[in-house]
Amino acid sequence: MKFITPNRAPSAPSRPRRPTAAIIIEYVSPMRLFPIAAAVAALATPLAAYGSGKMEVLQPWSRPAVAGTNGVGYMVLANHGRSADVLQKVESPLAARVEIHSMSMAGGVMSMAKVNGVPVPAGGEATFGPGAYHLMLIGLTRTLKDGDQAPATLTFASGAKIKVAFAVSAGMGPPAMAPMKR
Ligand SMILES: [Cu+2]
Repeated sequence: MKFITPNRAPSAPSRPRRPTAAIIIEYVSPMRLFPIAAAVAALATPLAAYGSGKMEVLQPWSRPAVAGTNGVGYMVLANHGRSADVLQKVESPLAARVEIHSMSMAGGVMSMAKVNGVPVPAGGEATFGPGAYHLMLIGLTRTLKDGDQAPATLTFASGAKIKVAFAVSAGMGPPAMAPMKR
């Protein structure tokens, strides 16, 4: 895995609160070295939101990655409930295991670390994205191509389980950036 120069954060009309000044680190997948033949990617993937009662998972997306390497998972967790919750576990049938990572910059060096959970405050959000919290799909059992869907199950401290599908996008953000109903 290799990280390259910071890019501008993707504009997100539906999410004006996202800090656009944040440094975005682009994950470079070996897939990019090959032409992506599957033009099925041209089929637009609708924006996705998944929920289970009070917790909502917005725009889960991933990047192309080759089988045997690690994939990523990005999303926003929105807690509409009155009590805080914590994302504690993620599983995917497409990965040997899924880890929750944080990323930080120290002395000009980006580093990531496994965390045991990500808190989502009552009425608040937790953002997973390039340069921030992210999921690592360790040991992909198959190649993820632009346009694919990578299923996963999120488990929270409250016991809530939410099934999501990460939309694989070769772009700098979720597959579509149209305004979304909240
Ligand atoms: Cu990581």
